[in-house]
Amino acid sequence: MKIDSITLRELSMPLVKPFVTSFGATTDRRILLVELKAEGYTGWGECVAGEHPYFSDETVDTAWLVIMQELAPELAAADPEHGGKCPGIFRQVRGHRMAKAALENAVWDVEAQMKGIPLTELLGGVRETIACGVSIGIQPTLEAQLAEVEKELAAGYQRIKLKCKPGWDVKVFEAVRKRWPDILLSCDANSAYRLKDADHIASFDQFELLMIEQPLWADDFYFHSMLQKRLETAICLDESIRNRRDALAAIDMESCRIINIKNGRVGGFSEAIAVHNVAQERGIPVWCGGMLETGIGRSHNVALSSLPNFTLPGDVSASKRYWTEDIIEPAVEVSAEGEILVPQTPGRGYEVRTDLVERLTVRKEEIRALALA
Ligand code: OSB
Ligand code: MG
Repeated sequence: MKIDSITLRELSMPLVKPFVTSFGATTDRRILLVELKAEGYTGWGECVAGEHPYFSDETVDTAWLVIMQELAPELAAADPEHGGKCPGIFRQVRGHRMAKAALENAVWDVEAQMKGIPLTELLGGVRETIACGVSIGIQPTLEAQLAEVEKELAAGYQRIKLKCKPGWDVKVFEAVRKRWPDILLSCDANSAYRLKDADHIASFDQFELLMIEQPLWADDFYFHSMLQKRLETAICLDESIRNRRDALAAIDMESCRIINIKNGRVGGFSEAIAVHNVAQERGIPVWCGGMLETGIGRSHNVALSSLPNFTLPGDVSASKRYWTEDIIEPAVEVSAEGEILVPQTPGRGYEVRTDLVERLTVRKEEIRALALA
């Protein structure tokens, strides 16, 4: 495809309510969007880097710099035939996977439109609906935590994930399990524990959690493997899995029995599919994680979740849980059965509300392919 322009924008968007994890609270999101024009079509990508380098070492500002100085000029000069060419185009740049994903996913978006097929089909998806769970942040009180669980179950969500940390774990699981003995329940520590906590983490077994997500260091497989031997509950890795090789290593070392795939964390759709495939070959289920995305990232997550090995409910939930007004139309909605319909129209299947995007934009920079020639 012949690329005409790549526009990078930062939007300022307040969350409906603060989202609290073991690394702190997020109240306002700085959203980084890529708008890629090629062949008369417009593709969009969302960079899921955070405001601070807490979840990963990338931030909104590092991604902006690397996209403008390195990645976008390379991409605009390469005129890729399809999204799968992007990792090769970006190969000289080490890391910065969230920055790469924002561009690569915009290319897949344009490609699906050019071919007149839904993004799900281009990615190899097979599902017409996806199963949805929710990630519930740490609440100020136990009562508030229970009220959140109650609200999300009433909305139809099929799996509840509780953010946890030392001091906010057993008492919460106990209270939730007492009221809801049979729901699919999991937890996510975002690396808040250490190996010395192994006995304490093993005590979570009594709550029959579906999984314990990323209990230990964000860059570790070895100690997770030691911990997994001491648990009945499955470990799920999120932060640790950066690519297909990591997935392979983690599976072979038995560091986890489930993998969370986030296309930003692994560098875009190509690598997300590669992680999906290697897990599928080895009988390891995957699910799609979330990064408090707007509708653009969310629509890409919906399409990704339609691949065959996404057999567990993901963290892909309704727009309204995070935004008073989402930047896509229609907003992502979840049925009373806890499902999202995978769009079957060409491209991402949701329109971008460009007027709203423009109003929320606080910073904008464009590169034109001609200027680079
Ligand atoms: O670890 O899965 C995580 C949000 C920001 C950073 C990391 C994580 C999360 C979530 C939220 O759990 C998932 C969502 O977008 O709903
Ligand atoms: Mg996680």
